Amino acid sequence: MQAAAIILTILALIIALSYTWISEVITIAGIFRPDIKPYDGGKCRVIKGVETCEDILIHHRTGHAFMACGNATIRSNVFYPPINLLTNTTQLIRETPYIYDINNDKLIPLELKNFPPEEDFLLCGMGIYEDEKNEPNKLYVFFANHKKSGSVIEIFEHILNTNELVHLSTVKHDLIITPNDVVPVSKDEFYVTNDHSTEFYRLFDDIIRRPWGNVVFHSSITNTTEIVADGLSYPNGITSNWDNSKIYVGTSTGGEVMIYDRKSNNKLHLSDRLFVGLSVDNLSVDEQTGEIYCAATQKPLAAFAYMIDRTSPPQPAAVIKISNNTAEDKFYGIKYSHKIIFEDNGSILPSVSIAAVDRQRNVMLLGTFRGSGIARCELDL
Ligand SMILES: *[C@@H]1O[C@H](CO)[C@@H](O)[C@H](O)[C@H]1NC(C)=O
Ligand SMILES: CC(=O)N[C@H]1CO[C@H](CO)[C@@H](O)[C@@H]1O
Repeated sequence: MQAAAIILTILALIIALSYTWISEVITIAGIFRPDIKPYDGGKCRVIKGVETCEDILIHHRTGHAFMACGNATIRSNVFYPPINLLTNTTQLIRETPYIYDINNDKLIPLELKNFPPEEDFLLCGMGIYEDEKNEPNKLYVFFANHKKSGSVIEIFEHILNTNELVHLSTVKHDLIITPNDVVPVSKDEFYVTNDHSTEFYRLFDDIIRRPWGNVVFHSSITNTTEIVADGLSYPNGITSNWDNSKIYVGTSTGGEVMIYDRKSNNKLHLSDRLFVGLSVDNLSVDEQTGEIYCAATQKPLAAFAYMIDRTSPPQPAAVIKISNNTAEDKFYGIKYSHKIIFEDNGSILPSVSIAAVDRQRNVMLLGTFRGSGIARCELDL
């Protein structure tokens, strides 16, 4: 075992030794970044009653935020593939997604209907599809489900203003290995990020920052599943713009946001990559302005520490806003600009993993992958 570890380390060093790689690592890892202060702007409050809501998607018409929440104890002690916690537990794991009703400041647990009682339901990323014209009362809700028997994508139907999720189907495929986040583009088609190539080399992948993650497209109409973007360093959040013509992917160890154009055959064409210099987590798009909000971590080494020691201190957070560049350098082809709009050392929420915004209601919701509660902030912080 020790010999293997030594060989892996040497290999990692050999692969690692290139100048840009090292300077990027130093930037993303935040080694020289000063300590982050606690946020004290007074425009955030914590809403208790939920745990580990890693992903949040706001349905703007109703003001309902759909949240993939879970159980902090299970995720830190029992079983959770996204942080490499793989055990032989036989415990049935059932987590509960929630709606946070922004207008009424209320949490509503969602009940699963028609879902096999013997199956695990362990959440990570989620996505929502809506066909408002033809099915005005219905949403399709997609979840990455990390079952003990292997990870899958679950598709549910939700009738607006009910508290139910009715299970429609499970998509299991050899190419869907370590699904992190999912973005549906119709009720039968989605893109999913595989954050790593296999479960077992996860930590190794992260440390040497190898680009072994990918994006997979699945269609239940044509029954195809294929890799449409490859060579990504820990692709994490994935989302799309309003008409699903663009797909955005954040990379945690790459420190980048990749911007793809979606082709008519569903393949992705990389049109831009924006190095934001922070470890990017989940993404969300402001539906009115098209701006992209990224939850990012200032000290990703703290995330690695957490993979090894679940009692390590929380990661300080940042929210980055990416806008169309309006400054002078846009004439040199720099299409996007980015800035940090929120920073906190973990005093509000530990380890923020998602920032979802609702401009109509001037609200930004923050979720965390460890710890309890969500934060509700004013958007004009
Ligand atoms: C954030 O910083 C404040 C003030 O420096 C400190 O009291 C607090 O413990 C820090 N919180 C975390 C989670 O590190
Ligand atoms: C939806 C999504 O991308 N979830 C990720 C959010 O960030 C946490 C922390 O890095 C990941 O573990 C989740 O998988």
